[in-house]
Amino acid sequence: RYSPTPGDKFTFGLWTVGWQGRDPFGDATRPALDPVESVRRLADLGAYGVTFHDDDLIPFGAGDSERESLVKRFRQALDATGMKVPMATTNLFTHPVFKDGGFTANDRDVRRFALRKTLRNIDLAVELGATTYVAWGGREGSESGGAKDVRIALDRMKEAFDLLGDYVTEQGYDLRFAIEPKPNEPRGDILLPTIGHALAFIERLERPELVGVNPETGHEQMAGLNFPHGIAQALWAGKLFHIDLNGQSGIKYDQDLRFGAGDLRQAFWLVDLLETAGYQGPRHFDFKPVRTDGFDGVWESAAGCMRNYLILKERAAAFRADPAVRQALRDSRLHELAQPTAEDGLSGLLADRDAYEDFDVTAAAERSMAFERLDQLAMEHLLAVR
Ligand code: GLT
Ligand code: MN
Ligand code: MN
Ligand code: MN
Repeated sequence: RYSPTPGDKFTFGLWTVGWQGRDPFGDATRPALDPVESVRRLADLGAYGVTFHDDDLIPFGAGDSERESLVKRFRQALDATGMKVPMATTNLFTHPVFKDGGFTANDRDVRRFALRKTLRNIDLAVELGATTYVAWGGREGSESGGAKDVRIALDRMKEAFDLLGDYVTEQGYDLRFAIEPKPNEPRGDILLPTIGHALAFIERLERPELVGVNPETGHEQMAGLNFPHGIAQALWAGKLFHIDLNGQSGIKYDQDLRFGAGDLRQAFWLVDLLETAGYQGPRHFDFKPVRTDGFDGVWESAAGCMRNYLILKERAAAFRADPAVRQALRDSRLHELAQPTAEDGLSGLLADRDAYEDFDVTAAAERSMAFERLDQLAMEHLLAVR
């Protein structure tokens, strides 16, 4: 019970279990982890696959022969364990050259380097079987108003995604891009700060069909937003290409807690949404095992992410199956929300006296929505007392 299998499609970034605990105030508290070891341990825990930044696998600046042998070892570990690589991404934030961004750095030569670094890793991503390429623009932004002309920077951001789209199209790659929004940290203000900003940006691209979003739980919650609502809108737009699951407690620094920690109620509604909406993509965890712990805590928290997802999946299914919940949903008139408002068209609406002239406003205002009962039932299923 609650034991993950590859069929659950749980994936982890190499940088998650591999995080050494460096933060703005303290040095690493754990030694480096060999990606091959991460692949093996995660496979043992029941994961489906791993994801990586170019620099997680091949140290920045490594020569061609080192690169080749590192990729070979990694591929052997994948083959030996059956682990998949559904997604990859580029590190455009660690090296000081990216201090003012990658695709939107003011320095043109830095932007050209960022694009070449990305194109190079796209080739490797495709070789390893990835079909999604994430772009988190952590350094795309500013700390002060004059430092970035945001409208021009968005032109450069569009130029970058248009070029990337041209590249995968010319190469005939089966690869789509997923933009990962974040409001701040490490920059004071980051471009494309929320799901909504990213969705609006995508529609301005030359090949919008190639680009979707990779929202992260904590990033939306850092902006005070409701994560399940944002995910629902991404699904509605057909743009949920990938997802980063973790935990966050309110508006503060990016906590990257294991999935289920932080806002547990939003985690419940999120799993309910993903499972009932038929989301088919990987359930990808992007979290940081707390730096107070050794490797015991690393593997404990990786297992915990998957276990918590499966527990919440069971709790959400129990909620949906409960006859009392079905009645409460009817009492709250969710079925009525599902009906078109004017299937009789504009002329029917205008001719309908019940819609206006004879509408009993007072009676309608007095009808209870009965949401408290519905929410208490959800709470009791979440707490496993029903
Ligand atoms: C980085 C960031 C994450 C992104 C990763 C993709 S790297 O750790 O904090 O949210 O998903 O670049
Ligand atoms: Mn992330
Ligand atoms: Mn985060
Ligand atoms: Mn992060």
